[in-house]
Amino acid sequence: MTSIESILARQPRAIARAATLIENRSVASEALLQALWPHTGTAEVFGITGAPGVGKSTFVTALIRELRQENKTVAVIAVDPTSPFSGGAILGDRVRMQEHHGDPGVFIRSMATRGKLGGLAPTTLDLTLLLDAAGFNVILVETVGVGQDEIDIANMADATAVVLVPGMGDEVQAIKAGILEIADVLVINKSDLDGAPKLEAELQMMLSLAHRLDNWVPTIVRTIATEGQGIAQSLTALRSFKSHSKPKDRQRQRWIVRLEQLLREKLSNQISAEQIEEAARAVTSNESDPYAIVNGWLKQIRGTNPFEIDHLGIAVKSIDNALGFYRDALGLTVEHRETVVQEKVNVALLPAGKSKLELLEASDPESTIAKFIANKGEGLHHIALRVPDLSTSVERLKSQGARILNEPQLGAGGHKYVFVHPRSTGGVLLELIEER
Ligand SMILES: Nc1nc2c(ncn2[C@@H]2O[C@H](COP(=O)(O)OP(=O)(O)OP(=O)(O)O)[C@@H](O)[C@H]2O)c(=O)[nH]1
Ligand SMILES: [Mg+2]
Repeated sequence: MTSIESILARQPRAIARAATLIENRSVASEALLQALWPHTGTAEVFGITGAPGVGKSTFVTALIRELRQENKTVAVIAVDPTSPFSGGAILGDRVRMQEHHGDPGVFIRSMATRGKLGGLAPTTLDLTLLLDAAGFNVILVETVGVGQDEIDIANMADATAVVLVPGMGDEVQAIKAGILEIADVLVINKSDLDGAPKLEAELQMMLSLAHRLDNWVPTIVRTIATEGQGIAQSLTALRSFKSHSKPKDRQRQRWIVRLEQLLREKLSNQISAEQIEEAARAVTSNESDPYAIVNGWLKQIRGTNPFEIDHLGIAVKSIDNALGFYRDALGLTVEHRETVVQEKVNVALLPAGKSKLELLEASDPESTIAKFIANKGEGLHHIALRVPDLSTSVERLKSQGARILNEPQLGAGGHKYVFVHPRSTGGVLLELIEER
């Protein structure tokens, strides 16, 4: 079985390996996610967040049990847990852990720490795609606190519960600003402790004063996670929000955020930490301004675009005559001259920046260059474009109906090339070259 098949067959080890690739933001994870992409789109994704110790993991464990009774498969992503699931002791209730341990319908993943470039949300989203493709019906994402990462993650989820506990007092005030933005459901956990009614009253007050753009009034649910109380109601509340919100709108919003992140990530990966360090020093010491630096980076990144004009081929009657212009008058230098026997052509290469001019002269009256000149006169004969992967380009062009003139073959410089008929390219013979 390939790793893709093993993931689709929900094999825990294959999923764990893929999750590691994703967490490390390894290059391989991109191809993997691309292959899995067609299999995604069915899982329910719920976010569970709240301050440390409020009982999120206990709540999540209770939710798993509830969902297993519905015959749903469940995956959990614990983001930056202060008490990781994998430790085994965190629930203070080993029986429960064992209940889910070894259950093939449950997969639990603790995600490594913060400080990731671009935040935790992109990695979390990629993990949900993996688990979604693996066929888990419900994905629970446990995060700590209400920071930017949690807001981003909550925005990606179908619904998010913020877990609170009685006796937080002024803390409700403190988290108020962030909480409304992400809490679709407010869970008052540890309702067995004193102060649950007081907290609920405070939350009701808060909700009556604030107003959400989507007109949703967050549901308040009291729970005792350790005893499984209020769990079914919490799940119902999460699902009612999901059906209240317009899933397509939310998904589009999610992908606007994610596409921007991907772009940012790809762009910033092109610039090393050392380069940024050095640039910061140069700005601080007034040696350069930040705008010039960023523009320079953009130029550098554009330079790494895998497509590049390799050369322009110009058909001439006589290379020696043409050099009177290109070399002697214009000042270009001849890097290389040769006769390509198979094409019946003499060639002179004159570098110009990253590209070259290629002067082409017939070495035999039967040469295509001789015919070209006879038909059209001297002039631009072809444009040669370097592509990252010739066979892929050829496949794509063929499937689009472009006329390829030869199978990929080895040219004089040892590179592979094909020609594309001018009829397909807008009137110019196009040579595609793959760099060695
Ligand atoms: N009394 C009471 N204790 C609870 C309840 N739910 C969880 N606890 C306890 O609260 C403690 C913390 O629970 P966790 O589930 O680890 O909390 P958490 O929010 O996941 O904590 P972090 O992951 O460290 O942020 C544990 O000792 C739980 O047994 C509850 O409803 N009532
Ligand atoms: Mg926890």
